[in-house]
Amino acid sequence: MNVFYNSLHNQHRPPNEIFDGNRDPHQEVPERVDQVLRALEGTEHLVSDAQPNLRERQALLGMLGQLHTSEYLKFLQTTNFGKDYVYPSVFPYRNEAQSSAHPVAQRGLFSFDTYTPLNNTTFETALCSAYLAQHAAIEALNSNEVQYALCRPPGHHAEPAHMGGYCYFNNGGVATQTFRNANQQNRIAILDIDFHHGNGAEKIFGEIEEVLTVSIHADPNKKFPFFSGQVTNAYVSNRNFPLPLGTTNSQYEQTLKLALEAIRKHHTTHLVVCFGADTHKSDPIGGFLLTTDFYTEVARQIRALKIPTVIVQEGGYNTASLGENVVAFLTGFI
Ligand code: OKP
Ligand code: ZN
Repeated sequence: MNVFYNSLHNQHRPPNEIFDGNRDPHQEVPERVDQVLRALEGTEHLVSDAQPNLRERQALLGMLGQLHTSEYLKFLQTTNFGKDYVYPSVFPYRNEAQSSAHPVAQRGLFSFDTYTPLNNTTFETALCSAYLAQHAAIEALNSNEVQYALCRPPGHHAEPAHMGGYCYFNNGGVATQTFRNANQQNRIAILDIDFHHGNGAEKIFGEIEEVLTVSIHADPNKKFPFFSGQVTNAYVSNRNFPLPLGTTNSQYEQTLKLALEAIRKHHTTHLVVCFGADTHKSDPIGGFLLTTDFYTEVARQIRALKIPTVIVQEGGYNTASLGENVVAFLTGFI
């Protein structure tokens, strides 16, 4: 399988996330990608460092404009955040229309948590991460073979006008939009199997019938992002499958079958899988009990859909097991 990564990812290294008043070490570290690359060394997968040329960069910026608001993109692209990471600290209350241009106000306006800081490298590294998803989708269209975008920073929490949950641009959305733009008849499903709810794609595509967003995730009453991910919501083209903490392989597999059933019923022509290994039993911020071998089985069941597929990397924070978990997952596709 083709694996696309971006060697500039390691410029993105926020030292901390602010949680409950504490400056905790940031979980989304460069070592994550380094460990995946190392684990891939012993495999047949074809790894390449994919950087956008000027034309591809312009195309990507245009596509991001189809997913995110121009205000949000402009904020990320043109603000001088400086070398040290800055964090939001005050969030809109009452009325976003009465907004201030003050940097402190702007940061809060475009964020929904204090885990997702900004500096002068953020726009570029997030752009390069999103490029991997676009590139992988183009390769999937050309080859009809499954492709893997080793994205970092991740993307599935990024909403049209908000960063959050370590995410800035919606990478899975970029792959989806690439499939849509290729042919208006394409019917896409996004299957989000990160531990956390895929709120970003739900918000971006929730009203668009031909794009089905499906997410299997931890009960939002117990886990981030809390304010979305319940079974019942107002979206027309969406299925959410919240699961309790302590979910095992066999319990997860039952839900996966329902999710895949929904994807079949949608008459899906192209699939985007947002894969997070934070469902693993060893994950420091997760809470499911999935095992490494089980990821191969999950992948086999997804592959049985037999549709062109892009895998986009999301979470997974046990750096010691992330590499083998990714390799186990990819193994199920070949
Ligand atoms: C991003 B992705 C731990 C709280 C931090 C944020 C989780 C972001 C997950 N101190 N929670 O979905 O893997
Ligand atoms: Zn996650």
